[in-house]
Amino acid sequence: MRREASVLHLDLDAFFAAVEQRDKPSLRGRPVVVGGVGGRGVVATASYEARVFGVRSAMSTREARARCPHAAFLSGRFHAYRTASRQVMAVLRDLSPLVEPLSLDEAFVDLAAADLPDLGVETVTAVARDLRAAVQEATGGLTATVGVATSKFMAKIASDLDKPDGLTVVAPGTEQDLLRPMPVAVIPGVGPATAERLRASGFRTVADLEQASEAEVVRLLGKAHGHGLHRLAHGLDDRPVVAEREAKSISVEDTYAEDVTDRTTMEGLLTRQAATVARRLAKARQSGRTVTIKVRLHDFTTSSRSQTLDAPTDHPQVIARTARALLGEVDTTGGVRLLGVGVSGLADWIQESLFGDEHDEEEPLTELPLAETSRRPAWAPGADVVHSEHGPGWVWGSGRGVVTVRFETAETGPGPVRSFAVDDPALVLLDPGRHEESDDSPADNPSP
Ligand code: TTP
Ligand code: MG
Ligand code: MG
Repeated sequence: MRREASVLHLDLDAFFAAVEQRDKPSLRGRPVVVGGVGGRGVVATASYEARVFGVRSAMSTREARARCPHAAFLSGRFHAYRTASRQVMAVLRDLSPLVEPLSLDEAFVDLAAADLPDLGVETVTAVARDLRAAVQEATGGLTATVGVATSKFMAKIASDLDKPDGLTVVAPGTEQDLLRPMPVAVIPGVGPATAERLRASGFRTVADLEQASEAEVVRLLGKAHGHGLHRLAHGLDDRPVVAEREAKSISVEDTYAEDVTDRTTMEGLLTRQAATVARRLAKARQSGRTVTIKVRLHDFTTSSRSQTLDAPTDHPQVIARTARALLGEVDTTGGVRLLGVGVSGLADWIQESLFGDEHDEEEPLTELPLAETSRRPAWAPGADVVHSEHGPGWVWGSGRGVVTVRFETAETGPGPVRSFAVDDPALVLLDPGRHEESDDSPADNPSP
């Protein structure tokens, strides 16, 4: 805990949905749900207008449709979210060299490393206000909620207090007043199972925990977890803001004696490589956000494809599934002589955990509903299109050989809707994938 409120936490509001509303003027002020639109789809996020109806992240899309049938259900445009995320992180780095991104829409900023005249409450409040405006400006209208406090723990709690589009500065010395009445679940590492165990022993609020002795909490939850939790209940948190370290990668590749031509075999090989990468990640106690495959064809042309997930993973199935989906982007009809799988954008995920090995509830792995995309329909609702005559628009819906498009962009007002035959050559689907060419090869040695 610092003497001054110099840790800032920023989180964008209804991030994916807000990007969609920005780019689709007819959806502004309306319920929007982004996620898997198929039968077993899951909600990634919902606009605040949809949350009024009880739609939440991780809810099945079926349930969301039942609760809010008039919402726009979109399958998501990862490239747009990634671009917006980069813009936001750039704004944060303008303010301070010490920025620690936690996910696409969230980061800590160390204001002590910024060039500020002082770190008094008035100054940091003004800085945070300007920062929110700068984020809005840089992203074309996305709003963020910000918390500023004397520690990461408190800053993160503070950034959740005034959502959406808000700001909370916790004055030094007032932390416990704020924390005490809150449920124990606000403490990082306290998931539903731990919360239930605590509740069963009579600990409902942070105040309840604060009054307990450390020994008591340790007896209940084990040494590492109990100790960390007891400290946090007293607002004690000295974790530094750590700038993102240089991207490293863990990868494997194999060259085959004979060209592999069978697609199922290729997928099997990638799956095996993914398992090896996952094992190495686990051993290094790391996880990464970007999965890359490398493919060398029979004629020695080499290409890489990569996808960045919303959260770091070291999960063999997630890596394998992503790798197999990426293979779908490469024309392998002539056969391949080399395949490789890598994971980069590594984070010491362990480090975020305060509780060492006894940490029993992992951060939920944000398995992007978007990643269901191998089954994603070509005319995914929400996808960008351009028509040679009507210009840019987005897929409003499709079926029975017809695709309906709304012609509008972030810069226009709400636009008109028109329908076309799915094979109309004048209508082109833009950026159909969530993946894009990667800049760097997954392999340790550069490709020719
Ligand atoms: P969050 O910051 O948790 O949520 P949010 O920005 O949509 O809404 P809030 O205003 O409450 O911050 O997550 C950021 C994005 O990550 C979210 O827009 C979509 C994605 N996401 C998933 O894909 N699956 C999930 O389960 C969650 C929680 C988020
Ligand atoms: Mg958010
Ligand atoms: Mg977030």
